[in-house]
Amino acid sequence: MTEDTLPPYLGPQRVLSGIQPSGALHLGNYLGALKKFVALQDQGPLLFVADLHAITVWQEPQQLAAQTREIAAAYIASGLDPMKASIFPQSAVPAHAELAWIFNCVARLGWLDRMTQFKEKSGAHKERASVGLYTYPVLQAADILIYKATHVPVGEDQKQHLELTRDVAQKFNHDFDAPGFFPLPEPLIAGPGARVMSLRDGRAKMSKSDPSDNSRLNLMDEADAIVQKIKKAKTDPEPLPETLAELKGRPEAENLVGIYAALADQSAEQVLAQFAGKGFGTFKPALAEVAVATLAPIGVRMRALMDDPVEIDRVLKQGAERANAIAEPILKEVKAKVGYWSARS
Ligand code: AQP
Repeated sequence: MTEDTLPPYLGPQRVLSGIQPSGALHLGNYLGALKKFVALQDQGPLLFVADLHAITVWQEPQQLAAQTREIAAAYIASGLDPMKASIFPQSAVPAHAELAWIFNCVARLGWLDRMTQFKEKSGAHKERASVGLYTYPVLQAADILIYKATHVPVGEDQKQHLELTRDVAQKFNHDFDAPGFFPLPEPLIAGPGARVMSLRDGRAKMSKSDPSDNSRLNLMDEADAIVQKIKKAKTDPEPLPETLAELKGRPEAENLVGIYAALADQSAEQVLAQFAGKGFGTFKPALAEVAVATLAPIGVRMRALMDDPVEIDRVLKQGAERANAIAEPILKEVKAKVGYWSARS
């Protein structure tokens, strides 16, 4: 299954995903998420800006609204049409948080204890992490299930959270005697851009929070910066091999080949067929060319969009209206199943 050929499914399909307004977007966010959203836009995806998730780590209140507009600009600059995709801030749809509370009472501590992202993000001092960071995957389950979404395009790092969403859906359906009420959503992860690694360390994920800006290509980087970062990217002295198997144990080389493949819409095998026997002195300029060709126009469009915050706000408001219209009746049904007095008809 690839992201643009959805599997046969008997119920109504609904595609949903989100990105946190927690810093500058990078190539990993583009290849792992944004590019997939564009491929799926004829499905009318619900795409939120995850501002509730963002505050699980400190965000400057004066900057959060601007960061939210920046993610909306990235959605549109990547090729999403707001007439097809509903783009909205998560906090503008209160049902996400309300369902998350109910799911906090469905999910089990043991499930959350297994989440590797919490362990990575909380670091050595987990007792100082916010409670929100710990229950983040429960909110993510609510984000998806409040729309009964069936397909969730995400990067590889979100796989475990999607499994937890399926567990929450299954337990809710069982506990409240509601078979099939929530669908078990499918992650759409396949493809060479599913796990883009740091340009400085082929074993670490490319990430917004990496202190080294040279570790990532930002969507807003100018062409010169993209070329320089690729030139400085860590590599090894060997030429590129003929087969994928020979790339094993060479994480930086494997990453750069994967990035080229994802940007050029080729398989890694096709990239190796073209560059086998060539060194990085030849490969890096070719990679820089495809990276600039994709990213530089997105950066230009983002800057232009961010000069028009009124238009971005219009898109976000319209998206929130559509999202609320879907979420509110589902939340009402959930409350009735739980037995709340407030849901009596
Ligand atoms: N390196 C990556 N490769 C492929 N996909 C990636 N994604 C993130 N990094 C990579 C995908 O981008 C989407 C949005 O991610 P997010 O902003 O909601 O959260 P994140 O995964 O925490 O992103 P970062 O950049 O790694 O942020 P920090 O540094 O704050 O942790 C998701 O679909 C994600 O899979």
